[in-house]
Amino acid sequence: MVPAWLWLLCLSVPQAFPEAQPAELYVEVPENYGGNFPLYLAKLPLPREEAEGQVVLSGDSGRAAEGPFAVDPESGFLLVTRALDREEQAEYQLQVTLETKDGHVLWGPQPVRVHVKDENDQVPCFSQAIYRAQLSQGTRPGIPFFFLEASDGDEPGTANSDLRFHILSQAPAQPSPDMFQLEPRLGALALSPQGSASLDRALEGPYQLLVQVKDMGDQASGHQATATIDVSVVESTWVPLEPIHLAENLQVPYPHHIAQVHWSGSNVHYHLESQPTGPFDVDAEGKIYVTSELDREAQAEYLLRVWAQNSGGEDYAEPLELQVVVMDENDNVPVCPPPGPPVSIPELSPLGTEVTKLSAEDADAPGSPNSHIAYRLLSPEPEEGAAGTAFELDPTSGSVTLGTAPLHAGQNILLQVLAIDLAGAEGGLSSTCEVTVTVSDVNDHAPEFTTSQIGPISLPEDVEPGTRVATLVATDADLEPAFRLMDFAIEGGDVDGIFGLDWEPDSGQVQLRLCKNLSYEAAPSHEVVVVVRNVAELVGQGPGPGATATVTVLVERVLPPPKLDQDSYEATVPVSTPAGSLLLIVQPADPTSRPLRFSLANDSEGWLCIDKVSGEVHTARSLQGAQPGDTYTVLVEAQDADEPRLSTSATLVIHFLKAPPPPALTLVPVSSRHLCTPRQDHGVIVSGPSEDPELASRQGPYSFALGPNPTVQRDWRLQPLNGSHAYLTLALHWVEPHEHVVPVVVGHNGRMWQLLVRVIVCRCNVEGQCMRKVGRLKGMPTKLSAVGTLVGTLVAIGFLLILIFTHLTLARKKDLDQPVDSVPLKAAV
Ligand SMILES: *[C@@H]1O[C@H](CO)[C@@H](O)[C@H](O)[C@H]1NC(C)=O
Ligand SMILES: *[C@@H]1O[C@H](CO)[C@@H](O)[C@H](O)[C@H]1NC(C)=O
Ligand SMILES: CC(=O)N[C@H]1CO[C@H](CO)[C@@H](O)[C@@H]1O
Repeated sequence: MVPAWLWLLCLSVPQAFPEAQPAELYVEVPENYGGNFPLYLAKLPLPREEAEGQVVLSGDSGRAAEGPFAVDPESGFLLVTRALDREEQAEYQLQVTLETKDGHVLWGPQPVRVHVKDENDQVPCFSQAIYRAQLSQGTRPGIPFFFLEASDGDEPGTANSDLRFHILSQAPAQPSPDMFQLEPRLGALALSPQGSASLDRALEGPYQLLVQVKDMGDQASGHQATATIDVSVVESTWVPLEPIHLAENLQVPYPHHIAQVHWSGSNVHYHLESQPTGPFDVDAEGKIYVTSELDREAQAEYLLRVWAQNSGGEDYAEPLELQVVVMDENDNVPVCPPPGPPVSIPELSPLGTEVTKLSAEDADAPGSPNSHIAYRLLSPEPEEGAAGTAFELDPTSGSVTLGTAPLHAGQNILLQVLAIDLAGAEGGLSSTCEVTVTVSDVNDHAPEFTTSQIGPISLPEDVEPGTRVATLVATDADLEPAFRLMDFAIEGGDVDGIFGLDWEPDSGQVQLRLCKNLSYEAAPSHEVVVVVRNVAELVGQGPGPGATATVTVLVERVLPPPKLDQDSYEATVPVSTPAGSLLLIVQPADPTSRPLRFSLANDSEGWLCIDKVSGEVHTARSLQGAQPGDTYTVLVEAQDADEPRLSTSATLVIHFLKAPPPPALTLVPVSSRHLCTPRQDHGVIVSGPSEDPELASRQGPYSFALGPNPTVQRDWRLQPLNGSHAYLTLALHWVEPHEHVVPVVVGHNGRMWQLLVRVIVCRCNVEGQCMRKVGRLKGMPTKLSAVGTLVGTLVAIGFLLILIFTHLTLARKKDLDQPVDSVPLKAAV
């Protein structure tokens, strides 16, 4: 930027120097000129052709007062009329113009500067005739403690005003004549090294110094002046200071005066520095102030250094040191440690286990009560009625340990601990520190079954392997999933490996399954003991009784239903079939199967009967009412003898036929037997098997029944002896002695025939035997004539036959003890 003065200069130049104006004329005039006057100074460059004009001299800016100057109109010289004093006016600014009488400017203005050249006509002068200075002991040599002042009226910057100071004399000149030194140009008075050394030894003085000031610089000539300096030497008050103790946070008006330093010499300025930088200051009188509150926690100590300096900033002596100690106030709250992650403590940890150790920080002075922290547990508070506390806190160390009250897995506990300084005393500052404690799970719970007894469960013998028998549920009170994993095993009751277990690893359910076929015969029941254990190792007590469960399984017997050898049975019988005739035998299909019990379900006519063990079906009575060609159906039921619920049935269809013609009695066996009457223990054996090879070859039992004749039925009794023989005895006590022909109906495999058994009844002798052979047969008993036509006919035929057989017997003279013959009947079933 162009400075403002330069602008002014540029603008003023054209005005000061109008066009075609000559340059300024510079003229020097010696000061105090001692020659004749007027003194011609310089010839003005006036134009010759304008001679009729009048030269006008004026002062600055056209002022008329030209002072001691004039222009000689003849010669055109500028002249001065008297001696000039530079100290009065050092320069004159003049203007010269050539004007007509009426004031018209013909030439000019010509500026002329007249400089008065200095002459050393001024004497230097001290500001005072007598100076007084105070010098402190301990001032270092060469450090000015006093400055002389002198002035010279001559032109500054020239030798005429170039002043030099000198000590002319020192009184007393003891202990050294050169106690002081004076810097010639500046007039700075200082102790000389000798002076300093002497003053350190003893307090001297006062001294009077005569000093001179002279111009013309270092030249020998020049004007001079003198003055006196009275220097009094005083004892040093620059003494070390005691440390200062200052309370922090001090509530006083600031700046607050805390100490005082004093440099006893004159011309002193104090300078203070603080290490580290602090709010301290020193004033011109050496009073040290603290300018604001201090904070011990920011800075506990300061080292202040105060210098005593002269006006040139030079140190008179070594600085004084002042230690400022900031005294602590309990202004800091204990600070809790930063919240960390929750502290994890395994459950069942023993009493005294350290949970955490709180260490709150207090910024107040270490080692003082202000930073002495005591701890107090605020929460959790001991529960009402609890045996002990869950946590215990050491008030001094801040260590939190486990107490007697048990912790439970999964608990999240917020510990609140009060940290108080002043060792917990009244008035201490406090903070509440918080620590979260999580109780981690420990595998201290064994899994247990929800039910220890399951069943009894009935399973049929034939359930397929793989069938689920039961589902057992176990629970584990632990929280950690890994501690809830269970392992199941069959511990007992399954030596044959019939059962197996299936489970999902992370479910508490186990399926008891069948692995093999059940067998009622092998084991009608099972008591399977299942045990559950943790996969992870168990801590603490072992598993309790709930770790086992017993599953009772009852095996249901499965029996095949009975099966008969035929799906349905049929028999064809003549309507004349007598009671007791064997019709057929109902039999199991497998002869080795378990025994059956037979019955007839709906024999509404009561014609039939069945042997419940053997299955033989007989006519129960005569088939009265049955019409030939009819059929009669009954249901035969067969039950398992041991398991009555197992049964089967089959129909039995009876086809009725016309009554067959009476059996041919001609086929009477030839043999006859003897029995005596009254009745003895004897009887006659009747043999079923016939001599007819067709009949004899048949298998199975024979059935025997007396013929339908009522007299026969009254007089005789026929008892089965074994499968093929029967025993015929007298039914009445007395039977008329003669030869009886007893019709016996033999049934075999659905076929029937009739035997005529001849029995000769005689009187018993004393030995119970026949008295003698029966003689002649007598006539037919008259009683028989009363019987029905059919019976009568049969008896008549029988009588004829008896006669024939008797005749034959007698003719052959055969032995009476011969076995009875059997004659098959043509009326086969
Ligand atoms: C189990 O029983 C089934 C039918 O009841 C049978 O087929 C199978 O062979 C039996 N298995 C064994 C191993 O006995
Ligand atoms: C007995 O029961 C069978 C089968 O139900 C039937 O066919 C028959 O007619 C019944 N017999 C009588 C005499 O009711
Ligand atoms: C099969 C059987 O034991 N038959 C006998 C039945 O009784 C008669 C008479 O005692 C014997 O002769 C049979 O042998």
